[in-house]
Amino acid sequence: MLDPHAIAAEAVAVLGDIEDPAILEDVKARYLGKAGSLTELMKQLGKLDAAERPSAGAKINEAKQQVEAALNAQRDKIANRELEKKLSAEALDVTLPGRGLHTGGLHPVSRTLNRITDLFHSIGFDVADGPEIESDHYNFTALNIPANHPARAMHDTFYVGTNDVLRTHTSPMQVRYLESHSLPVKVIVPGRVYRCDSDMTHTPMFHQVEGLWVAENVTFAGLKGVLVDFMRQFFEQEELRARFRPSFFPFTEPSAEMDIGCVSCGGAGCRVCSGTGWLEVLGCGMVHPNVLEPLGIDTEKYIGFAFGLGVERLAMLRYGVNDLRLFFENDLRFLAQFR
Ligand code: 2U9
Repeated sequence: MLDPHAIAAEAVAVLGDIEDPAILEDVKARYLGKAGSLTELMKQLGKLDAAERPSAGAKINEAKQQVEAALNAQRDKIANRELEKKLSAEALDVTLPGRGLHTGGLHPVSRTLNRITDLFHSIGFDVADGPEIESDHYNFTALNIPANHPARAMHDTFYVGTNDVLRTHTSPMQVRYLESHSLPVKVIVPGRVYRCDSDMTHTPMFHQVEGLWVAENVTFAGLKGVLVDFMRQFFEQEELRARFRPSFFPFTEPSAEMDIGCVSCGGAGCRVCSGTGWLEVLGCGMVHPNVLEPLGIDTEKYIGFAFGLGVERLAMLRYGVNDLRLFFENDLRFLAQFR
């Protein structure tokens, strides 16, 4: 009879090289199956002497256990190798950069509006807002704009019915503020305003910030100080130059327009300042007594200054935008630059 241990040793050697589970099962059948070589040895036990049978049987069983152990070990090995392969094929590289979240951002006009508001708030100005549909009275009459003034003409103003308008400036809210607060008042009013105007440099809706300070000791020098300081902070230029030119507004007397040294060329002259070295940035003045007196304010005791500026204009200058219409087209290629 063949030596069962020699058969087992051969089987263990063969099994150790197998990678394919199907071949593994074939090899198992070759040794342990119905016609397998160790099974055949079992069948031949009957031909042996009764005295030899127990020890021969025990040897065959040992050999079968060795083959089974080798079989199980190889099965585990193949399964582990498959698992390794699968894990490395499906592996996540957590060190790769992410795809990025597309977060939104504030519109450049909103950013500019917030910046202006924060700067005035930081020096004690209250911030107020009010209706965009205003009565003729608050938008014009209360601001010393007489019935025949050109600002009332249909081509400048959007009328809502016969008596109301889309406010053409945020000044009417300042009149309301004076009516509802006791003096002194120190307030800015940011917001949308509307004018029936549309070309390269005008849009029918734009944003303004207007300011008003009414107290006992307000001066034109104080007005200049607040505005020069504001512009220097806004454009982050400590040495920014400024000048005030006489002007006219129905609601202020005297009135002035403020220019600053061109923030694009520093004053040398460029396209932004049309070669002048100066940029007109706002209008201002001392509040006209005709505005204060109808509100019951004693103009012998109280005096006020006011100013108004266009937010889109300051946004264009701060961000170097050369076309006003870009703010209103909502092209993401433009807007995404302000995130
Ligand atoms: C009250 C009294 C006075 C507000 C003022 C200006 C000068 C001014 C323009 C700047 C550019 C409008 O956006 S713009 O076109 N504004 O020049 N506004 S003084 O004066 C007031 C406001 C309210 C009760």
